Amino acid sequence: NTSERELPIEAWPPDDPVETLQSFLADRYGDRPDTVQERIERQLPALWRAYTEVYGDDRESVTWLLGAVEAAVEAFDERPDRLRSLDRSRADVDDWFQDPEEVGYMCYVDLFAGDLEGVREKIPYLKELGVTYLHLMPLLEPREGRNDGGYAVKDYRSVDPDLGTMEDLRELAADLQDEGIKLALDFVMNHTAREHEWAQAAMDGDERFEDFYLTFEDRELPDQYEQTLPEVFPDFAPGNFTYVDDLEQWVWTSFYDFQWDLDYTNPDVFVQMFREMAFLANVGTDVLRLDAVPFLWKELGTDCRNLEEAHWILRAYRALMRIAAPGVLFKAEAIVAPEETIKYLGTGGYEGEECDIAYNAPLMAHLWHALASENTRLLEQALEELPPTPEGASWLNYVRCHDDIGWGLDDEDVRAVGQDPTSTRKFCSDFYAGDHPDSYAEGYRFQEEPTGVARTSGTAAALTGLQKARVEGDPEDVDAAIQRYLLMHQAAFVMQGMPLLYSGDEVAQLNDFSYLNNPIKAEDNRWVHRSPMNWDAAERRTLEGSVEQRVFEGIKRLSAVREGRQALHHRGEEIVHDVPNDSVFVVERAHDGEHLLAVSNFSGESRAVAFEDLPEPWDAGSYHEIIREETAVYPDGRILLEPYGYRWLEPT
Ligand code: OTU
Repeated sequence: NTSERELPIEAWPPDDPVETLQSFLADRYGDRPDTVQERIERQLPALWRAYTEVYGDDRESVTWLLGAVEAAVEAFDERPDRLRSLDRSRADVDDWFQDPEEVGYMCYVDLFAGDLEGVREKIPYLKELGVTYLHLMPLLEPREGRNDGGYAVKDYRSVDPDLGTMEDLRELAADLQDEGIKLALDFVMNHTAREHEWAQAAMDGDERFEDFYLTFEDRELPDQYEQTLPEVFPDFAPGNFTYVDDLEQWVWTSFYDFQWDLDYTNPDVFVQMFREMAFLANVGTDVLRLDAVPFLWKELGTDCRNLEEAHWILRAYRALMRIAAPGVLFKAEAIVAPEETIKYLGTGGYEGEECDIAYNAPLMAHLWHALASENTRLLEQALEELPPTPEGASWLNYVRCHDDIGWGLDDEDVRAVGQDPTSTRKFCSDFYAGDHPDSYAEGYRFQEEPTGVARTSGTAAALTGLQKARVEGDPEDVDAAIQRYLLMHQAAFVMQGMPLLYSGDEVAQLNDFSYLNNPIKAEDNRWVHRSPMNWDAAERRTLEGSVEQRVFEGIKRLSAVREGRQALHHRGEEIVHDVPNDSVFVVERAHDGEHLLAVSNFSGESRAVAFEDLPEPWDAGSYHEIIREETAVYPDGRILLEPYGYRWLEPT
């Protein structure tokens, strides 16, 4: 417990605090035979800057900072040899996640394979699909009963006993590494479960731990905060505060009432959470998925999201992690407005100092909008407005994930294409809930607002109409729906970033209603698209002509064509070409002298793209169509696209 310690430097503040700390740390760690001192020296300026922006530079704060460095050194010391050599090998090429061959897959351990041992047995299946990156959804010990799909962690240092043990997880991480698959694990950093020992200690009257959470004696401050605070789950967790009898206080709970937000104004929390994070890093995860990062900092009169301090905290952690485990990457889970999302990748002079990867929720939401409206203008507008990704950072592009789809469109973008923001969002909400006359979708409304705007739940198959077409059985509808389904996936595979598949989507799993019979899940319809993997259906991926086979092969083909295709390297360019037709989306990727043109049709009718509307060198010549592996010639100067059709062209 650092709080009782004294700063071991007498005269504070000195003239040059970073210099003073550097020489203090050099005395302390300089004699070590390893590289830790070098790393500290390199990281200290960034760490100092970020940390003191949040916590200040008085004696007490700096004592905590030294505690954090100590924690990083301890984590370094505890880091297994295998991981240390991984760190070394990544030191020179730490941009593996930007390579075109990287393909991600995310799944729940229990739903996908029963337990950790089961996941190991499925490695060949993942490899068959070309997967090189595996995000295992929350698997640490959760609270009992309702636990928000594991996002209410009781103990950051043990695995959910239903899934296995910490040792199983270590072994799985090593096996995955041997197979060339990187592992990503969640680090739920905004809140703990109320059953976590810190929260329990707080309820037992331990003041140190009471200070770990944001507690209030009465409603005065909570009421003031609520004036400007949005709600995440208004339907089943209204408000942002929960009265806790055992504390006789209100506790800040942004999400469910059993998820207590941590108080990051307290440096003790900052240091302790670093210890938990580093522990997970040392288990062998390659990527830490930092959950709900926009919520880390709160300030009266704001929406308490995306505040500058949240960014500084992430930067401080980044520097500390580079001391302890430099091979480990940070992935930001920030599902917020497009211009806020990109900031988590380190912008505005902090390139390379924040997160390495972030969910590309803006792309995802706009793709779904384009599909429903059969119009790609808003998608193009949003892409044009989004600043380029900072060097060294990358998007994670996806069609579906475990969460609802929030219609996170930028109001100005929507107005720029002549539409009204609320009606556009309402259109998406209605369309995907099947409440629109032209809709083929069978999704559900999640957390509807009074305006009728709602977020959307449902599997990709349900939302693209593949579910409906299958059940109704008209082969033509099935064909169209498969096209639509693959159209969405090819977009995630061609855009700048790493594609991420949501488990079950590779065989077009349908909505699943078994959650309704489970009292701890029933109220939360996100479970409709979190179903147990249907391995019988997956078996049909080899059955010629089955829906599973067509979808699986379609997706597998996308990952196969990415391999070694330099034009798709993240560092390459992404240029959206403006063409007259509103249903067509044309994107050029280029890198290292290689070019690729992806042309896609978001409409249910045939469309054409004329070469005269495209810049050099795209003219009516002959191309290599790489998805179908055929030579494509366009004698009449137009690329004809069938409904929902797409072509990836390379100059021959
Ligand atoms: C995340 O999502 C997880 O992905 C969810 O599954 C969890 O329920 C939640 O955190 C709490 O741990 O609001 O609707 O900007 O959008 O953190 C999902 C970030 C969510 C939030 C995001 C959150």
